[in-house]
Amino acid sequence: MTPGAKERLSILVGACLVTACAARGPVSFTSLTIDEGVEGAYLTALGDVNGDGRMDVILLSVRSPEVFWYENPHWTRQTLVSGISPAAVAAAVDSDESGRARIIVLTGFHRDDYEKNTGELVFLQRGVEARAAEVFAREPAAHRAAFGDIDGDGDRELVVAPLSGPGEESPIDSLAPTPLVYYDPPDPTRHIITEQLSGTVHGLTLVRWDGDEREDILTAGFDGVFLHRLVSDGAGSLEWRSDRIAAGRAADETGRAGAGDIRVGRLAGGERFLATIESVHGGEIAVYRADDRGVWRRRLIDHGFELAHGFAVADFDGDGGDEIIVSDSRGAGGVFLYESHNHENGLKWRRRQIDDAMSAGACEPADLNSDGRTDLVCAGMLTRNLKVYFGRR
Ligand SMILES: [Ca+2]
Ligand SMILES: [Ca+2]
Ligand SMILES: [Ca+2]
Ligand SMILES: [Ca+2]
Repeated sequence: MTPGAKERLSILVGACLVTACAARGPVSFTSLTIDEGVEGAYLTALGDVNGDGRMDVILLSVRSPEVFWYENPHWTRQTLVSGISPAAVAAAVDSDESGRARIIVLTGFHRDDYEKNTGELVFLQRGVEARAAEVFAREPAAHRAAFGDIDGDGDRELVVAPLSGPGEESPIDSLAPTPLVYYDPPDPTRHIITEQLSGTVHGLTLVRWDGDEREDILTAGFDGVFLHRLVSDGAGSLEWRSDRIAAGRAADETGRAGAGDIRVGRLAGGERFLATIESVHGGEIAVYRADDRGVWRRRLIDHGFELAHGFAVADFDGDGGDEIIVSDSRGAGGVFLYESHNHENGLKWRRRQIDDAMSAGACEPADLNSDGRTDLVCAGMLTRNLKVYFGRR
C-alpha cells in the first residue's frame, strides 16, 4: 500500500437477476484501492516482477519519467525504472525458467506527432532495484507489446505494434501503412511481420489460434481485426501471413472505422468468440462468433461509451464461460461486466456496473491471491488511481 494512500475496502455486488441467482451466484468483487493521485495513469501490466511466484502490478503513467510497480500481496509501491522519456504507454513481462523477469517498457510516445515519437524499447532484467533506462531498440510510435512464442522454438519473442507508421496525420488518426514487428530483447534486430496494416492500429493480443505450437497474433485498427501467423510457404519454410478476419464498424462521426481493441474468449460450451471495442477510442462494444463457414459475424452488444478503453475478457465466476469487462475512460466512467448465460450461447449479454468510481485506461485479469477466482486490476485514466478487484465466491 502506498504511504498516504487512503485504503478503501468495499464490497461490490451487482444486481442479482432472479434466473441467474437460481443457477449460481452473480459475479461480485471486493475492491481495494492500491494507489491514488497518479497523474497520467494510463495502462497496467501484470507479471511476476520480483520472482516470488506472485503476480505483481505495473502502472504506466504518460506524465511520469518513472514507472512504478506494486508488490503482491501488500501492494507496496516501488520504482521499476526512472529517467525514461515520457510517455510510457505499455509494458510486457516475461519470466525465464528460474523465475527471473524480463520486462519491456515502451516509452517516448507522442500521440499527436509521429515525428516526435522516439519509440524507445526499454529492457529491464530483474534485480529488484530501480535502474536507469536501457534502450535496446527504437520503434517509432510503439504503443502495444506482448511476449509470446510466435515461432514455436520454446522462447518467447516480443511482439510490438506501433500505433501508426510515418504519415501526415497524428498517429491516432493516421491512414498510413503501419508495421507490426517483433524483437528478441535485448537484441536490437527488428523482424517484420507485416508492413501493410492500413491506418492506426490500437489493439494487440496473442492467442493460440489454430492449436499448433506457435502463438498467433491479433491486431485491431482502422482496417479491422487481423490474424497474423506463421504458415507453411509450400517449400518447407514458414512465412508470415496476415488475414483480415473482421472489418469492425463503419466510420463513425470521427471518421474512424474498424476496431480499436481485441480480446478472445470462450463461451461456456467452448465456442470461441472475439470481443472488440469499435473503433479506435470508440464507444461500441461488439462480439463476433464464427458461422458455419467460419465467417466472423458481428453482434453489437453495447454502445454509447465516450471512450471505451479498459477492456478484459476472462472467466470471473468459474462457470467455464468468459465475461467481458469494459471501462469508459471518459465521461461518467464506470467499470462494467457483461455476462452471457449458458443457454444464451453468446447471443445475449447482460451488463452490470461493478464500479462507479473508476475511469480505466486498462483492466487486466489474473488470479492475484491464488484462491482460484479471477481478479481484475484497473488503472484509472481519468480517476488517476489503481484498483484491484478480488473475485468473490
Ligand atoms: Ca511477485
Ligand atoms: Ca519463439
Ligand atoms: Ca464465466
Ligand atoms: Ca483471486
